Amino acid sequence: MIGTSVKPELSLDRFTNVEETLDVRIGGHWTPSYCTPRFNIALIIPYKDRDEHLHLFTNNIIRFLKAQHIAFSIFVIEPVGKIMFNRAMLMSIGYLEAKKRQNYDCYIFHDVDLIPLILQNYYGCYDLPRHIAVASNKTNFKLNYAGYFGGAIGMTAKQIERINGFSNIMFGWGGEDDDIYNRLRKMNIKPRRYPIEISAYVALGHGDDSANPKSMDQIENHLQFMDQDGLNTLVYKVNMVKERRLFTLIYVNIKGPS
Ligand code: BGN
Repeated sequence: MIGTSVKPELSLDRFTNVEETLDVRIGGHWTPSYCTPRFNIALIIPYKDRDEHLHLFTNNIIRFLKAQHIAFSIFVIEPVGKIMFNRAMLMSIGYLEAKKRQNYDCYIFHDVDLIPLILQNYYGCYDLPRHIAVASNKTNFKLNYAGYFGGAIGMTAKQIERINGFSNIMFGWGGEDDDIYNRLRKMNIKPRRYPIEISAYVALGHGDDSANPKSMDQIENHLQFMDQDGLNTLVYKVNMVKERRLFTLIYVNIKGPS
């Protein structure tokens, strides 16, 4: 009978080909069966209230990573309750939770509303951290500014630990990516970028988030305290883990302004 076996999650697949994700293991894990992948990556998505984007994103990125023959696990990190978004903190949590499960070659932190356009934009890590999502339609396919490090970045565990992960104090939109860039520069690490022809994205539109009013101060003043704000001061609790068809959803309790 038509329709009776369709799962609700699948019925949303308007833009994507469901068959291409059928061999993804529950929880969002995939390894090519026909070769040894060069990289096994953890794709970490700091997330809140973007259902439609998440659906589009996972379906697209899975097709993309499979075409690159990269083994992957997808983790979505969502805070519980009414709390201001803290992208950097959720990224750190994603890193720790992913690493608990496996030692990945590469941790890629990715906005849920960015879809890569060019297959040559290889989702691996190298000897230097990488700014992966360099430009999008939102900026007319130009780099925002020289120190821009937002959207999607890729780092090894060693590179993340070197800068004590990411800040825990930056609640609200903006600045946390600049802080990561500054942390790296402080350690004399200069991230790499692929040329824009390769690292171009489509940004799915969304309403404005409330900006972080303190970001300027936080960026300017707290760099010297990098070793006192990051992985070594991160406090959170895993509230619930849901193994969804295309990703592992980790709900976390964190404290912060609502
Ligand atoms: C910058 C933001 C970045 C953001 C880009 C996107 C700040 C810090 C202000 C001192 N930086 O302005 O976080 O990724 O815009 O265009 O808000």
